[in-house]
Amino acid sequence: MERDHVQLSKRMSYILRHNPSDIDIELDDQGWVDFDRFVEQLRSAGGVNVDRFDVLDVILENDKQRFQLVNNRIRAAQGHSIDVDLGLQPATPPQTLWHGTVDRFLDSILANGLVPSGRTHVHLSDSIETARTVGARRGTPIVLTVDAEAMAAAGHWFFCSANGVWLADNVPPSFLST
Ligand code: HQG
Repeated sequence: MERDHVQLSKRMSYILRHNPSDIDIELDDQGWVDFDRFVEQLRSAGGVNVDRFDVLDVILENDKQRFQLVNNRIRAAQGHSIDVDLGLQPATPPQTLWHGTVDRFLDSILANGLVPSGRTHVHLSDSIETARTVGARRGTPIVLTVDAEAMAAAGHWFFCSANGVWLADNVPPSFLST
């Protein structure tokens, strides 16, 4: 993605996951907003020089497919802190999932489990490489292994977002290993 589009993607993520009022829009209960209104408000309230083709490029070329465009409405596929119902069905996870973090969180995570600090869910990855990239956003990455199979067997629910991120309400310490 072009550098300008990376910036635009970050701004779109912020608005659609955390703060739609920043450009004076409202999301519906499932997190959607009309695409044309989104672009218009992004242009006027956001003070950025973008048109609908820039926004479309971000949606289509996004490395993580962070956005969905359906019936001329846009939403973030996951990562919300605001309360939206993505309508995801519980799904059977792979045997193992991974979570990327950093050393300074480790003691707390091993004591309390993974908890969603700010977001609606804990985010888990289906590959070590992806988890490493997630952790590397904050420093030298540490990748934790999640025994997803045992967790599911114990009655915990998993959801898989439209862009392949695995979501859980939390992960108790007993299902985590370093
Ligand atoms: C940590 C990006 C202390 C957790 C990424 C993480 C991902 C605890 C941080 C997506 C804890 C939360 C989400 C505990 C968890 N004590 N720390 N008990 N439990 N933590 O950003 O998973 O590029 O909300 O390890 O690629 O880092 O934005 O979650 O470090 O998919 O699309 O608390 O965000 O996607 O941080 O990242 P976050 P995350 P995008």
